[in-house]
Amino acid sequence: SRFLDRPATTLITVAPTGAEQRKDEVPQLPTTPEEIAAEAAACEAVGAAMVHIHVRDAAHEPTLDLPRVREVVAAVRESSSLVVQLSTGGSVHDPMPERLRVLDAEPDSCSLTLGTVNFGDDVFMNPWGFVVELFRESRDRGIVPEFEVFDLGQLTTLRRLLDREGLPAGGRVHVDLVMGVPGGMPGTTDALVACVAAMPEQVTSWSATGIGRSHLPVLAASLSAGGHLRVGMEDTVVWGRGPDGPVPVASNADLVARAAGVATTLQRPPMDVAGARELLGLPA
Ligand code: KMH
Ligand code: ZN
Repeated sequence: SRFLDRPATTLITVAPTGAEQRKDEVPQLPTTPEEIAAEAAACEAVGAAMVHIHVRDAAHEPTLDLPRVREVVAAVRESSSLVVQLSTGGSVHDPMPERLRVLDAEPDSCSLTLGTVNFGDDVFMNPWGFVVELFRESRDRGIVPEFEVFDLGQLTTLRRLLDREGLPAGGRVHVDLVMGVPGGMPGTTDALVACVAAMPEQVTSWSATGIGRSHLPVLAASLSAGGHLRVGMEDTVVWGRGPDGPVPVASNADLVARAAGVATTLQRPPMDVAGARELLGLPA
């Protein structure tokens, strides 16, 4: 069974910032280059091996401004040895040409979403032409894509993409299931199992993240089914239920540490950065 040959270790990716949470509502959200770099280092210390980065401007708003993106990449490379993945999703308001241009900041990896999806009241645009262009641009530059899947049919798009274009940079195919977005697939074990069954043969590894309240159920399901993990304040700012109501997440490192603890309990301790680089087909 594809569920029984579970990897011996767990790649933990941290997504510390995202484009949706507001600094004035969540002051502990890392938004400045210094804060993101410090959070990256703290997360590496407790088990993360990759960081999925969204950049904010001086007013803490999402930006794809290239000098700012380069500044954050440099700061994270200085503070940590994490695999650096830049978001090409940006925010729902970002134009596609600017989303492509973040590749100029030379990350190790980039996110690549496989289809358009409703995103709360907004639309996250990823038409086929953009998917192909981003795939080719990343391959030409040796940047390893992480294929983001928000809904089951996007795995069919991945199959079509790989059948037509061949393998991405690095020669591996790593998928991340983003579950529980209002407009995408639900963050349930059923949906996760359906995705695992629908993965194209070329897929070599996959992770999952549950948005909001699906965070913990998806974490448990992914570990159980042989998947890796993404955690972070991009996806969850609520730690859990407390006696007096929801408890806020205090830091990304807390989320990584909890994920690492569960993974270790399930005999799949965190993968180190060298392991992550090998998994993704990045040079040692
Ligand atoms: N902020 C979302 C609209 C990605 O990073 O590639 C898109 C997103 C996916 O977060
Ligand atoms: Zn993102």
